[in-house]
Amino acid sequence: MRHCRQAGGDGRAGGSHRLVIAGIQLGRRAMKPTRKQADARAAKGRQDVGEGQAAAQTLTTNQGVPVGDNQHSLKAGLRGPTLLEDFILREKITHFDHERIPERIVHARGSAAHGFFEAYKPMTAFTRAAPFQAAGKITPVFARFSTVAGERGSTDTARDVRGFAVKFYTDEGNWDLVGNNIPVFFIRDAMKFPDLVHAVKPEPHNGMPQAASAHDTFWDFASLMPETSHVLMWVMSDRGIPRSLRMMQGFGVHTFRLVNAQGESHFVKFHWKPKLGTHSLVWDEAVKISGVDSDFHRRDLWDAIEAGEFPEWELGLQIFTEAQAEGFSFDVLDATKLIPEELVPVTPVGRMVLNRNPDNFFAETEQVAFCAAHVVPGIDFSNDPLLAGRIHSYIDTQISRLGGANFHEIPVNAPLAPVRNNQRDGLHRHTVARGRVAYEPNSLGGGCPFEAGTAGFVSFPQAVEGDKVRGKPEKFADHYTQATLFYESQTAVEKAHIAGGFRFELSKVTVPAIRERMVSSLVNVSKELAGAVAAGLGIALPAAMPRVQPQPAMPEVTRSPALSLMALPGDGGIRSRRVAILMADGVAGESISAVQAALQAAGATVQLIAARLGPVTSVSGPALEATATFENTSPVLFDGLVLPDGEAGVTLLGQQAEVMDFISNQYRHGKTILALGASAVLLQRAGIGAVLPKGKPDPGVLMDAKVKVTSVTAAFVSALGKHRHPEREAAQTAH
Ligand code: HDD
Repeated sequence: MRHCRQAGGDGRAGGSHRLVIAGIQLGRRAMKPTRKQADARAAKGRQDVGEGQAAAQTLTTNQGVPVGDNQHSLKAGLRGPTLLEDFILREKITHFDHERIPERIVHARGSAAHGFFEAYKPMTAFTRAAPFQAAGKITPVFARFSTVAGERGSTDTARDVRGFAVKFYTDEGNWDLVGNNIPVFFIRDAMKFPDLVHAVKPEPHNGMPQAASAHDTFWDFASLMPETSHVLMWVMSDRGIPRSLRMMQGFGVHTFRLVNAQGESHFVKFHWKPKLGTHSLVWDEAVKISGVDSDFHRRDLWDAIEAGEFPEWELGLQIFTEAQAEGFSFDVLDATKLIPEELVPVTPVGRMVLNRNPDNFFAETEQVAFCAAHVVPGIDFSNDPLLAGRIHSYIDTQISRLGGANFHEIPVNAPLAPVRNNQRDGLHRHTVARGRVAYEPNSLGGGCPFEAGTAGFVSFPQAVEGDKVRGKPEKFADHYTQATLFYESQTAVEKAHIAGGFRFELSKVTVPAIRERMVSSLVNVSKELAGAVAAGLGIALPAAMPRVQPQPAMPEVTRSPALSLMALPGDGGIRSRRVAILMADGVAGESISAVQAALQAAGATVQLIAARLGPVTSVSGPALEATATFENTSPVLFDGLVLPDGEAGVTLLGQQAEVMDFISNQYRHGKTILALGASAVLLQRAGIGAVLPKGKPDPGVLMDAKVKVTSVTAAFVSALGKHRHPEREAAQTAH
């Protein structure tokens, strides 16, 4: 028997349930196992394949039969026909033929990680939900981030809403908070969801475009549904193209209920705020990244976690009473409306840290089944009509996507809390239910399992009245007030980007009437915005689209600084930021190494880039090794750029078109650039100065002609921590 070499496995079964919390490894094994869990584990022990298994391993069929030859099919003679009796070949091919499952109808493209939620303080006054019962309480989580429209292999940096779904494995069962990175939705009633999705997906006759809303059917729908106005502001803003999944907010979107042990209820909205701050790409960059690394966000999340740069978000709650809600100018059951933080502040209640990449993409990221219906005691629904449809849709979709009603037994979906009920059988059942009792009430099973009574999930007994109708409440008919609130709360550069987003998308629309209708709707949001979009489309500003509700209620807030991306700048650090240092034979290695060491000490990732891989001759200091080439990487993959000292090297760099392209892209995208010594000439050649057109210094262009490398590097680190320099763009727009 041959022995397999191990690649660092830890001998576990059911790897998806290994929980690493702040360096401490918890595990299901450490907890008292139920019989069901013991069964599941025994089964896993037999079925898991991969690193860390017992040392002796031979290749087998799925029936456990050792395979003698995995290279050749069984033939009648070396040059003869292949035999039908080759069950080993047929089993292998048959399994392969069935390796794909249907992708998610929306949110097909996603990336995920394991981690934990830690409560800051007990929230028992408001909720009996297990994760919020004590300060320091740890609840394991699995979070998946996604784009909405694109298919499973589509690009990460498409302009789109991002899904932000978190599965909390609580002591009282799984709670799925299935949200987005945008706090409002396109529609208010689940009845319209299939229409919305059909409109945004590739057009059915030709299957184009992939992962893009910039086409006729989407804007036809959007322009005929003015309730989309608010979310469109968000999606056309830079929120639709995040720099990283680690640098975006998350929102539960709907109004939910918190219910405490006394059965008292409050309304709540959920907010995730990233510790790294909210940062985005710019459109030109996003488009180019799609070409050079369509896995940009997936890779960024994976690499950060592998490097120990665990992404972290703070969970905050907007808690309010029904009486308060009744006084608001908008309806809290309308998912196209948010509650300004200035009206109801966000109370921080805990933090989520993602600290472990999945062991297997398919088993975990692909098979994870989030369901808006999954709530636990202490969390309940509101009457939001969009939420009601979701409560149905998710379980329904998992049944076809994951092949049956037993998807809850897939390890990533299985709760940590014990599961005991009389549900039986079905496709792909793993649990071996013992005994003859599968009904309730029973005496043969000692009456087990018992109902939990008020200790279990009890729906909040909200009084219901009214006629059975199809319709909407009056306040739902205001489509524009909050779209205007969002637009007016942005900085000048953010506003210009929103106009750019609309301009780009609508310029791809081929039917002029759709463009015009959309711009006429924008007039109701902001004349300034509609004017900028109309000018870009080469059309006259149309009259405003008639409003369903000509005189909406006066809003409580007309500017909300919290809605600007600039509101959450992060801590100004550069941990996990990517910096490119360009090189050619004849550069000054000493200063490059000094800058590289300082950046790495501050937590950045540095790539040394040259025309080819391998050693680069240096005129001073240590030998340098290029880790990437101008051909295999791209300026858009970096947050900052360092140009080297050393005249000979700089001369060579200046002769390469890719280098000048690198510099101008970095500048155009608002990135931080450091030119060491002689390389200032490269900036001059690219037409880049250290001052903005109006005479103010450009905070993102640093040169060290006379300054010490250490101090200019410190200035570079601090400028890089600002992510981007919108002042440069503002100055460019002004000219
Ligand atoms: Fe949905 C997936 C978020 C409205 C029906 N949705 C899905 C995912 C996220 C959201 C993050 C991916 C989960 C994952 O990573 O696997 N969806 C939302 C938000 C909504 C919303 C924040 C509005 C507030 N969704 C919504 C409606 C319906 C659906 C109104 C249907 C009535 N959503 C689905 C679905 C999906 C889904 C078809 C596709 C794949 C899946 O569920 O597992 O059931």
